Amino acid sequence: MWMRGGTSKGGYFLAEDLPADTAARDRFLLAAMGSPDIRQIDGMGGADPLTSKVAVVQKSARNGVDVDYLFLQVAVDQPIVSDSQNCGNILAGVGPFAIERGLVSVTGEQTPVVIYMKNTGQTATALVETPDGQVSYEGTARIDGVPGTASPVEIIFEDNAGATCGALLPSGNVVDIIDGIEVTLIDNGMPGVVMRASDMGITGRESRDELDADSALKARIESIRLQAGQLMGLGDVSKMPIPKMTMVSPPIEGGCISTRTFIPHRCHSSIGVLGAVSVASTCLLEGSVAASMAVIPEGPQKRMSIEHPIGETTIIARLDDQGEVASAGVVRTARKLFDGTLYG
Ligand code: NQM
Repeated sequence: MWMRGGTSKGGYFLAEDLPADTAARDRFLLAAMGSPDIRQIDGMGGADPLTSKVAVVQKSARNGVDVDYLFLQVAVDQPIVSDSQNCGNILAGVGPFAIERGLVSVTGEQTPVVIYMKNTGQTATALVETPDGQVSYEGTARIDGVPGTASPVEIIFEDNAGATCGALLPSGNVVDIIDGIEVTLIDNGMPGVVMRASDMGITGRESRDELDADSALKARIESIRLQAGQLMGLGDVSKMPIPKMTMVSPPIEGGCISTRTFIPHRCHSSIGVLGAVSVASTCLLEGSVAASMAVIPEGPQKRMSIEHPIGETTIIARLDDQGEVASAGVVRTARKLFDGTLYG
């Protein structure tokens, strides 16, 4: 099934429909997407990392969990299929897909789907609108980066800290210095390197296209990323889509912070869901590179608007007694686009 999940798009597969052998699976997915090729002309991919994504879903054997979800990033211009990152946007389609395929039964007007995210070993709960006993895609929720409105899929993440790197602050420091730039290395569901836009010589108001055309900036970002990968315990990240690289500046539209994110070699048209959770967590960390410029709402439940090139993503962060993010909620939408046979 082809679906839009949040601001991403990709193929959703039942695990049993894909080759069990990883190399054979990856060969199939590369051919299905049309990679490697910057236009992905011979496949379904949309010539953008955000539209070259795969969800592999199966009924879960875990207690209290409905389905297991493995996210795979199919590179556009390289023959690489990576399971090293999770994706909170594609996650938005997993609940509807699981119900459509009969892996989860509808329980009422709204059906909670508990999803084990195999990439990070964490669970998330997605609330899917199911009036009349089936998934409803039409509704009034709007997210920046997607035209029109659709049914909301609310997703709640718990205990994301150190999902990939083992610790919220994988280097053990709130601030590290790489190539003379102060950075905060963080993992609250998505490993990220947060830097001040001004330190990187940009205003933080540039468009995605402007930043994508700045090869000198990209080279500096990549140098920092490769060193950050080592400090975060990820090893050689030259062929990995993590860590994500976010440059922050004071909010422009009345939000919490403004961001420009590389994922990692192209600028994101907006920001990833878990990427936004990690940035929101950085804003809440005393002494981080984002803390002094972030505008933080009062109270233990904080609606944090993370501004990005085409709008904002609101993360609802609930803090525990230590002031750390205990859970994070986000509203996404999803849409079924096509259901059929795909030729690899
Ligand atoms: O951070 C893009 C996206 C993502 C990932 C990326 C995502 C997340 O927008 O949870 O959603 O960072 O590669 O789909």
